[in-house]
Amino acid sequence: MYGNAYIDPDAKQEQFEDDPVKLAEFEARIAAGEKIEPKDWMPTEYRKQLVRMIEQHAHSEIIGALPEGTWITRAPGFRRKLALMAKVQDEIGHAQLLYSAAETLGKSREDMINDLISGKSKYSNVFNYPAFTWGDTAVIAWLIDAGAIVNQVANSKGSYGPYCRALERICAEESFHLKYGHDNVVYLATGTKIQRQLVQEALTRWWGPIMHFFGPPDKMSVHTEKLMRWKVKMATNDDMRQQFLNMYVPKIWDLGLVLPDPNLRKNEATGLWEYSEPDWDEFKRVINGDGPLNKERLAVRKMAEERGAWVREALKRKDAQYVQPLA
Ligand code: FAQ
Repeated sequence: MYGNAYIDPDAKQEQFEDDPVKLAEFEARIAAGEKIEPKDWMPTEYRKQLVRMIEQHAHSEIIGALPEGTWITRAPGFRRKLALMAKVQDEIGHAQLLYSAAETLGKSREDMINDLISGKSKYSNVFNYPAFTWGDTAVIAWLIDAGAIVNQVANSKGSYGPYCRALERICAEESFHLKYGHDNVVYLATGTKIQRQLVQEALTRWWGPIMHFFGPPDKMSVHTEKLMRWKVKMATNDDMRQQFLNMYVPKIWDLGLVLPDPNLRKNEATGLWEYSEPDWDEFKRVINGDGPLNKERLAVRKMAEERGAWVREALKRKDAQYVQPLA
């Protein structure tokens, strides 16, 4: 066991599920901009959606540490190694914060980890791709973190207190990651011909997954409408993608880097970016378990889980001595 005992959210809330008065009160609180806290009444569907989303987010942080984590031993130089180690530690810390926020809704950490390892729960598409070179880690730290910030700054203004508070703290740390990633990309893009090529190739590899990162186009999105009504999600997938393009494409072009989409341009009349649709079939395959590294990523998590079992066992022992007196 990891922490809170599992409470079946359906069993606990069912009696109120169709209570129109409670629902109206709840929706009025949301409309007034109030935060919903764990002990407050909430519709079963709100609870379920939050668990789904926060849990997926927590899994993304923990799996997201893997592509960059494999580069700690190979980082070029001591300064980069220290920064990368700190970043990877931060991502794991984010997972801890998010698992705790999801636990307040009644699902135990053990169940969440089991659902991750069994492939039942999703996590972000991007972390199923390999980081072949140091250039890949630079692109991840700059642009994936940038995408995560666009999403999380918006959602930190949402309605569920524990998730919003976790997101505020996470965003503060992610903004350091973004600076580290930007510095890394600038260094490579203004370096030797080989360094420039390294980061350009990485950018070309990651562009499709980054476009996928914000989720399917609004017309294909399943959950957006409901989540926005309840202020769990504060912007649509397409709005977040547009915001990201608007903030980062000019910066990428300023560095003389090329994006692998000949149709990418800002339509000055509408203020919106036009682009070629990324391959949404590939996105579906990746998020449903059939991406380049899905099996490897889950195998590593499973191994970590099995190897850490003795620590959890030891912590459960009532007679455990946590503090060794100094001799
Ligand atoms: N990857 O109806 P929608 C990070 C699924 S943290 C995988 O539009 P929704 C930090 C979706 O779950 C990154 N699956 O869904 C870091 C649903 O499937 P389901 C994670 C995706 O919820 C940086 C189906 O498609 N951030 O990067 C993705 O309204 C660097 C239909 O989609 C969060 O999780 C995807 N990209 O909108 C760490 C933020 N997109 O569950 C290390 C919180 C969609 O019905 C290094 N989450 N799907 O089976 C959200 O804001 C939302 O859940 C969205 C998706 C926007 C991701």
